[in-house]
Amino acid sequence: MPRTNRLIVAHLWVAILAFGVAASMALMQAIARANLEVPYQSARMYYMSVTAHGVLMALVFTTFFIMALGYSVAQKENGDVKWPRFGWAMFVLASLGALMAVWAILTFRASVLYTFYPPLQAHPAFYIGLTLVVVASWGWCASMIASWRESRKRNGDRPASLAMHATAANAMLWLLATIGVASEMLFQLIPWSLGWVKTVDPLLARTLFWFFGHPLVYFWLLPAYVIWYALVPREAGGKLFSEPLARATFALFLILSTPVGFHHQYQDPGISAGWKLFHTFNTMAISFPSLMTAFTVVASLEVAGRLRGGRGLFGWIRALPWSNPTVSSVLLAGLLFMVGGFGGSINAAYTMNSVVHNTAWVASHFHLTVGSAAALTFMGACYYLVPRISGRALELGLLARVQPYLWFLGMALFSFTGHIAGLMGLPRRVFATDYAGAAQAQAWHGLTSISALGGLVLFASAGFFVLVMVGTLLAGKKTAPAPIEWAEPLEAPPGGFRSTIWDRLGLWLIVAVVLVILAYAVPLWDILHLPRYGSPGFKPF
Ligand code: HAS
Ligand code: CU
Repeated sequence: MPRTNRLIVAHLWVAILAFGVAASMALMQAIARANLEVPYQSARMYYMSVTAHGVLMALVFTTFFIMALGYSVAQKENGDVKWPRFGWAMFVLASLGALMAVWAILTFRASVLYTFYPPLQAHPAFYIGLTLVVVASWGWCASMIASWRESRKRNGDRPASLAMHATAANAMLWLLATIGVASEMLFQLIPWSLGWVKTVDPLLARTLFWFFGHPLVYFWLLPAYVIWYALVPREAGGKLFSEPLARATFALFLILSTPVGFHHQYQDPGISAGWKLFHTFNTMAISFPSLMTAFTVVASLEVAGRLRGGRGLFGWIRALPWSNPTVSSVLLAGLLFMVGGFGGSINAAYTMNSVVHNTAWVASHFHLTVGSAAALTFMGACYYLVPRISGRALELGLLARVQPYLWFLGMALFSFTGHIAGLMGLPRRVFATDYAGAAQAQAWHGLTSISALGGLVLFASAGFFVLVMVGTLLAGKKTAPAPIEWAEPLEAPPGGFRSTIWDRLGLWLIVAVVLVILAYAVPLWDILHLPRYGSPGFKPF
């Protein structure tokens, strides 16, 4: 196996193992929600397992998969990744960091949930470990941007491939976003958890966290969009409907992803309504590239369906290759994301946010977005990538074909009921077998039982995915590693595309920085000048 392929496979191993452990944690939570009597039910166990699930799924599985995909894109683009040895060093650093954080969580030293809001306090190993993952990811970003520049230099005025363009945009977005969490870790959480300072300012911490936390969701989404735009049209037997629209989409995400964080802090004091409104407008704007994606990707799928002989208004949908797990993952992820994205627009409106904030609605929203649009796409992409990169034929193909459908069914049961229960007031992140005697507990119970059933189906789906991956990587028949094949555009200008304004990511990064300064400079200044009391740390579980 070529050296770079080993690097990619190493990242995939960590991603798959993290996913497997996180899925078993979710099973425990599902059973707890169904109110079944199991011996390990306790608040301490519940908060540990929710933290492990969130951190391993949302931060470890995603980041390692995204790095693997990025290296695959760069390798395809330029024949090899930039600086493979450096890539290995970053991999070791990120794995070490992840291990430190997971150790702290599994030993009950970091039950602070994946958002690690102070004044909940974790062991320093948790914060330092996650910081190491972020630092390592900066190395990956440098490698991606260098690969993108190399491709542009080689091609003269031709742009880099769409996948490379998108990956570089995502790396720039991530560099900008992580300034927030790195400052929170270095100036607040790490010194505080080490006991060097006694108190912490939760509002400042939350603000820095969400400076990072919202673009984080696009850091998850953009790699899924790479698969949707650059891979699936071809896998489905068609072409990409519009390449320029696709390039514009990724540039728009780079511009608009960060200055929106206050839509997670509508209910926080200390930030004035005017600044929240500014972030609301930006949030509405950032939905636009996803609406463009819905248009372009569905149009590309229609092209595929018609080329496969589909007729009539909807006949092309049936003609799509629903038994190809890479394609069906994306189709089903897209269907779930239609609901999740619609819910996101509800979250983004201040008044409606005050109905759903901190309820089960929010957890349901993000299981349709990061848990479906991103995670299900990543699984579908693994069925395509792993055999090509590892040089081993896919094992247990039947399980791979069933797995996306189980995920879809499980997520639908879990999330649709969760949205309704949220509207009925069911809080998120609350452990209580009878919800402390809340009057609505009886009404919630029916819904949470269906939701728990969804959790069981999801667990089966996750198990299938892990079995297929481990089976393939360890026991798949040896074949030669094969190249990835990107989709052709439906209409390519003769002589190929020329770079346009949307390819100038450096320019869009500057625009993004200006927007971030506009959106954050004054409110951060205000927060820093509020009277500060600070809070000591709490470790209730
Ligand atoms: Fe969100 C909370 C607003 C998108 C993730 N979000 C969260 C949290 C997470 C998360 C993790 O404004 C919880 C954080 C926490 O723990 O507290 N979100 C939005 C908006 C969007 C959005 C406006 N979110 C995402 C994505 C995520 C994600 C993407 C992860 C990947 N979200 C919010 C707000 C909150 C929030 C508030 C705070 C709530 C609170 O009070 O705490 C938009 O970007 C959504 C735009 C998307 C669309 C959908 C387009 C549809 C497409 C599908 C095409 C179909 C296909 C299939 C391809 C408008 C692209 C075709 C199939 C065939 C068969 C033909
Ligand atoms: Cu957000």
